[in-house]
Amino acid sequence: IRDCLRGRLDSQSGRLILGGLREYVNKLVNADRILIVACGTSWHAGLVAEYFFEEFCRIPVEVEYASEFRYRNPVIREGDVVIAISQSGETADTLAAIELAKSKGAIIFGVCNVVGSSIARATHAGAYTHAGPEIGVASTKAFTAQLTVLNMIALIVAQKKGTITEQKLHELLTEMENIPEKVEKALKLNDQIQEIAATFKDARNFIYLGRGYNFPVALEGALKLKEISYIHAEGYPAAEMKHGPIALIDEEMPVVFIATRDSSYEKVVSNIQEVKARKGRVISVVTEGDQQIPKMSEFVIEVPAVHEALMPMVSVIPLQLLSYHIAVMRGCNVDQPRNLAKSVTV
Ligand code: F1P
Repeated sequence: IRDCLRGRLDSQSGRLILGGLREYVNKLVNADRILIVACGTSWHAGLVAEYFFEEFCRIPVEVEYASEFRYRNPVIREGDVVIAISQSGETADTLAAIELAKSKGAIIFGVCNVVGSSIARATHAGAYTHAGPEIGVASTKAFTAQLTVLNMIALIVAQKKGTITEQKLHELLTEMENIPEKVEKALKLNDQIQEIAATFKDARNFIYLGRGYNFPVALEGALKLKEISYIHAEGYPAAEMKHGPIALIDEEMPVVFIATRDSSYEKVVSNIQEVKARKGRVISVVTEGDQQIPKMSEFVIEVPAVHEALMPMVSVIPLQLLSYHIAVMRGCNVDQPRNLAKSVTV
């Protein structure tokens, strides 16, 4: 990562991950706007990237479902750069969105897992995630890999634009280097999460709530549960709860809060109070050592402390495990969920 950031895109790691950017990186640096198009889990990775690019690169970002973008008449101006994200590299909606944006003169970057895939070939430049094949249909490790690559691209752009201080860059890089260890620690939560899954395996609905960088994680947690266990689940920004979903909360509703220590912590505390006042069953993902939220929760999952902008790579792990165990307990085939295809090519 450090090699890449020092502009050594020719180094071994630089070539592997970001070599494809070399000629086009300045298009991103000078972009007036970044449009991200993707579907499903990849779209959630795009939402995290929106927060990250806007915070550190100060470039406006819009994230769109490729399946909507392709069927409308989007405004694309000179100076816009499109980033298409896809695990399989074959998703028909994403491919069509790329072709549409290209026909309007946009420069397209791809973030794909599969080398030589249709999306990789259709883009002007891009970066491979090299996460290996997803064994199951539902995307999991691809999400973490997409975030890693998108963060790396954003940090390179931020450094070139001068929108990040050396100190902040150093802090984020050090955190990035520690992510694998923290993800491994999060994976060790497996047994504890299995017990939580046993309590909620017969639930008919779930709500997932998070704010800031953890909002897309709430969406992803809900999507994973829907995809592999067929339980209805909704993900919302925690502050949106009062604008509707709060009506769903009663003593039977499990509400998963992604409530790690960050700048919106106090606000999340009030959201938890609102759920508790309606007797919702609170399951919280918190930062190790947190004192306040565990006291308010029926179940607590502790993840290692991470800079808030990088937390999604860690906070998503317990949610993936929760979906996995609930699905297994319900007798669902987690690798081949009904109605889902590995790559949605129609
Ligand atoms: C997008 C996606 C996945 C989802 C499922 C269906 O695929 O929606 O996120 O888990 O497999 O396809 P991709 O464009 O990232 O390959």
